[in-house]
Amino acid sequence: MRSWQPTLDIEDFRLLREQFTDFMLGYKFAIDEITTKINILREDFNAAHEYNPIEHINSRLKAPESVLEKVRRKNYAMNLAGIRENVLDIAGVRVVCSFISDIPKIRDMIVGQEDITLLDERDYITNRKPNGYRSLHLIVSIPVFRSDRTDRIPVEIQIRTIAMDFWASLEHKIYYKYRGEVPPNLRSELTEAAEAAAALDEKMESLHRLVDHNGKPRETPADSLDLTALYLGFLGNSA
Ligand code: 0O2
Repeated sequence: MRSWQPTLDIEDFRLLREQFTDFMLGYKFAIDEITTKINILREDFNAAHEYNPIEHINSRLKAPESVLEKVRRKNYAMNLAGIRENVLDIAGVRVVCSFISDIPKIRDMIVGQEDITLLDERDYITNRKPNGYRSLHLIVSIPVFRSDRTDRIPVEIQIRTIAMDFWASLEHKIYYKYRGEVPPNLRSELTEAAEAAAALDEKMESLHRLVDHNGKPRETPADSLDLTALYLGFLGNSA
């Protein structure tokens, strides 16, 4: 018996691909928006506290074939509604910070924004995975204003320290190299490395606490703030 194959002519296939590309574009825009928000937080936090909690930001848009492969693997409906509802990690943003105490600060600054809705949160730091994986995962949604409509798009945000990120990147490479069948000796070495990374995070945190980075809180300037002296100062400098 022949396996079932959808029959599409080239023109139908091209249209389908165009529509899927347009659907994926919304997720790319959501990444752009979240990345801009986090960059603003980074710059503003630095201006307010003379300290930067964010080391770097990465993002990735899941490849179309990986999205469809996940839909098939998880048995979701193979249509746009099925993807929208179930595949919440098409847009991914990773925020890497120096210290564990930065993680809840960054989380609160993101989740506290009016246009962001928190859909789900997984704290793999308090409850690390059995293999040693640690990270805070948020699924948020954000409105994306297209030329003809507004869509609310989910974005997965992973927040972790440099040590957590270092471990996760290596573990990911090893996992893929062995296609998920990591030999037991390597698995236990990875668990040991995860312990070492967690100990390093704690040590760095306690050293960090010895240095006060927060200074005095920034005052929000009043609208009535008289700028005359500043103006005269500028005049004086340019004279
Ligand atoms: P990539 O290449 O980073 O996108 P699901 O996504 O539905 O299959 P679940 O349980 O909903 O799984 O998601 P989970 O486990 O909360 O988070 C999935 C993502 O977190 C992964 O995405 C990884 O980025 C990261 N992650 C989770 N567990 C591990 C782990 O044990 N090791 C490493 N290195 N990363 C992990 P992807 O899609 O697998 O990969």
